[in-house]
Amino acid sequence: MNGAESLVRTLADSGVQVCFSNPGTSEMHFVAALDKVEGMRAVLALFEGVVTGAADGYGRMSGKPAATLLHLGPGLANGLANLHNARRASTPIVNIVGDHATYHGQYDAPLTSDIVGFARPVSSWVHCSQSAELVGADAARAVQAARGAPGQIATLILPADTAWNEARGSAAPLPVPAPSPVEDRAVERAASAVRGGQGAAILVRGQALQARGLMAAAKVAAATGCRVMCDTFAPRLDRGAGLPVVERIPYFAEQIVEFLKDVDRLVLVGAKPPVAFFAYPDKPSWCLPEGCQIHYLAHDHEDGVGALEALAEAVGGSAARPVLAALVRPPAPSGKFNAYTVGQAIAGLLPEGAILSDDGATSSGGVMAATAGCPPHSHLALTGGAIGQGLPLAVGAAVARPESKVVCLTGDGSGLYTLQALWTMARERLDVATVVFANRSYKILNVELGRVGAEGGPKALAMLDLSNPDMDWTKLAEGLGVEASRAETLEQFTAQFADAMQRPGPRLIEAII
Ligand SMILES: Cc1ncc(C[n+]2csc(CCOP(=O)(O)OP(=O)(O)O)c2C)c(N)n1
Repeated sequence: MNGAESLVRTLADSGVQVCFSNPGTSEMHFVAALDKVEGMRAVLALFEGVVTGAADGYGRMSGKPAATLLHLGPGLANGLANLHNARRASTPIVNIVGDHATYHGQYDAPLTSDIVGFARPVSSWVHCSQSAELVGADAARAVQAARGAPGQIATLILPADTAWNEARGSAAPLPVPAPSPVEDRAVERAASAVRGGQGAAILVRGQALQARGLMAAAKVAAATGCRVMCDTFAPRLDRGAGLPVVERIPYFAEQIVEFLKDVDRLVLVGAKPPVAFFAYPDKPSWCLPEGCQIHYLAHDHEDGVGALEALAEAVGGSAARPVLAALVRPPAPSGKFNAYTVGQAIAGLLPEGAILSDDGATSSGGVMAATAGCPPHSHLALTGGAIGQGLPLAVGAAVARPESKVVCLTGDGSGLYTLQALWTMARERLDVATVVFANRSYKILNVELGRVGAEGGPKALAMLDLSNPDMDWTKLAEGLGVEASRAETLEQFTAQFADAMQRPGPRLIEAII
């Protein structure tokens, strides 16, 4: 067994079952090992931003790390934006980067670069294997690091000779540390903050935004009258009929300030205090009202679900009946064809268990509003603001959850960063329906231009315009192997989306809004 086989064997034994990869010469032994070791699904992506975004989507939906396989510093660098998003999502990922053989580095061959330097800002753990004999143990440690709460990016750099030299065998999986339980004191402090309801809010993030945590938070709300909120860009929010309703913090600073104006006690569960996404002249960055008390019930490495259940008990809410969202689908929309009516059409048809991968910028608000009462589903948001996440995330979510319909919402600008994801959807026959909101514009930036106080002349406005030429997403998708259609009216969109919901497999609808 060589080092690469020892690595793949150890990963598979440690529960890493999928590798999203874009390999090069230095990773050929890893690629060869995929045929020698059973238990690792290998998924090829044609750009590293798709590799890393897919690993993020997989981790968010499965709770387990996928591996990546990237080609030296440049391959890693191409994947950095979506690793940044994944770090912001606290997604577990074993990020494997091939390198030159240990003795080759001294010659400064063309692909030589500071891989550790590229990896450090997005990784919680970085290690470069020193010999084939150590690769297995290094891989086991990488998985352990990735699975450390709340979920980390562990980058393992694999020099080519550590892959091809003889190894001693694979390494046994290491124990996965559970999230730390919160102290009673933290629960008591949070309990006294939420008692009395009025003015109190709980801001929840992480695993606690899935059914069990949401139920506990809703019981606290039912017992005390406090509000329950989540960030605008929560990594994963399970929502819909039968689940507790969570108030989503709005996007713009002044909206957040208005939204939080009555909050004087904020309890944080795996979340940070809400701040504005950007600074604007004359607008606040810090959005909590002056004097608002902040109580950390659970930090992100702690057990937020357990903490909320303890809080529910402390406030006498264990037996309380939480308020749950009713099953309400909007009526079939009519009138103008825009992001809101498209959202209503989607909400009329979204199946139970669906996953919304949302990179829809100005267009996804309508979908979010309309789908609140749909059958239960998961929403995956753009956690780090680096657009080009939605399509890759959909790939990973579909690999993690083959039984679910994934609906990818993307702007025509955002989608173009990583449209190679469509080819992977076609090759892997993933059940993803992509809706491209084709407004032929970086619309959000047209809004931001005025908000930051800049004046746009024709050159500036041309930088925010995606027409001239108009892109054709149906041709792009078909060229990458994905069935596609264009909708220019609400009736066309509804019929095409209904068809996409009925038939499995990748599909793209270009909505000309
Ligand atoms: C990696 C990265 N590059 C650039 C930006 C800046 N940016 C933010 S939104 C946006 C345009 C989004 O356009 P589109 O997806 O078409 O959505 P729309 O604004 O039209 O709703 C850009 C370029 C970013 N956030 N991330």
